[in-house]
Amino acid sequence: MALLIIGSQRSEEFASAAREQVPDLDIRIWPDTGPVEDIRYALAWGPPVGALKRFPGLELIISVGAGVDHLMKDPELPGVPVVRYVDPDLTGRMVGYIALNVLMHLRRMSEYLEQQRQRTWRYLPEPAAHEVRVGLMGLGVMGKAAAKGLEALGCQLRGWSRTQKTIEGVECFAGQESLDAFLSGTDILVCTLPLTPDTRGIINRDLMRKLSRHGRHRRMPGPVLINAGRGALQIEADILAALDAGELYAASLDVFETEPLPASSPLWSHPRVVITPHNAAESTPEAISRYMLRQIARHRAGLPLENIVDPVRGY
Ligand code: NDP
Ligand code: OXD
Repeated sequence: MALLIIGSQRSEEFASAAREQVPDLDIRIWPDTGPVEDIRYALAWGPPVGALKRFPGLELIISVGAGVDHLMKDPELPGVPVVRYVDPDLTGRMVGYIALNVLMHLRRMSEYLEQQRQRTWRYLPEPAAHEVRVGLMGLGVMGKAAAKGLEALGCQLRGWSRTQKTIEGVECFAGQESLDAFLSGTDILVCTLPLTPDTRGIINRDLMRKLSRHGRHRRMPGPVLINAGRGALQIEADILAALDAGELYAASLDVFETEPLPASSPLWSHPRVVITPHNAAESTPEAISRYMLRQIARHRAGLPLENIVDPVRGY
């Protein structure tokens, strides 16, 4: 059996991390596949559309990321199980990103950094964490872990998902019909939704206008958006318009409609936009290859795979 590593710019790193764990593993790196019928497993990140259907013996696809939109967009994706990457290494990094950015805006750090540049010593009103209502869009692996981290900070928590959840300390909303109620009590919106046909473009002007306008009573200067899900969930022109209209106070964006974010994007220079290069959670080759080898071993032993993607739901 051979393992194909395909699509990722980090293919060589994944291969050497996997070889350290299983020295005699037959690893091929796209496009040097060797005989296509040898390939049983694929570790993939954004493979070229149609590429995976060339391997008639493929048994399992493992996504390098937690998100699988990079695979689901392939109309000819082979009908073998797809396992996505779920690991404490990745989840812990996401929790750190979300806590950092919630605190960043709650403590008005972008304004303080600007004041520092101007050598200005001035207090700004800041809410206490317990006064702020954080709304988690997506209550999956990432959303639930973020809830735990934010609970420790003392924030009020609410969450929205496709199916109803019961999570201690989190007011849970589900489905399209409860989206407005969820948004109307949210001061800081944190998005960890997957990109699917249902969620594409969900972060638009209409949605941002529905965020709570009552944050001012809690010393919030206005609603905040944090998007660590996928860039195509957001309409960037709408985010800029909402910021300029005062409908949003600030935004932290880790993902973008086009990545890398083009140098011409006005988001780069907006004083209250915090930009990171899609690294809210970026796992190590060692952690990813450990996970991948575990899934392959489970598959070979006939054990159930973990974190299987539902191709109908698309995540
Ligand atoms: P999960 O599949 O565990 O969770 C997804 C959540 O989104 C679930 O709660 C699900 O609802 C909800 N959801 C999906 N579709 C809808 C919908 N139409 N309406 C309402 N809720 C919906 O995924 P993870 O938490 O592991 O990861 C989430 C995403 O985070 C990934 O898909 C990826 O895009 C992104 N990500 C980004 C990273 C970065 O570095 N920026 C790193 C890692 C992940 P339900 O529970 O009912 O199924
Ligand atoms: C992921 C990502 O989906 O890094 O894991 O974006």
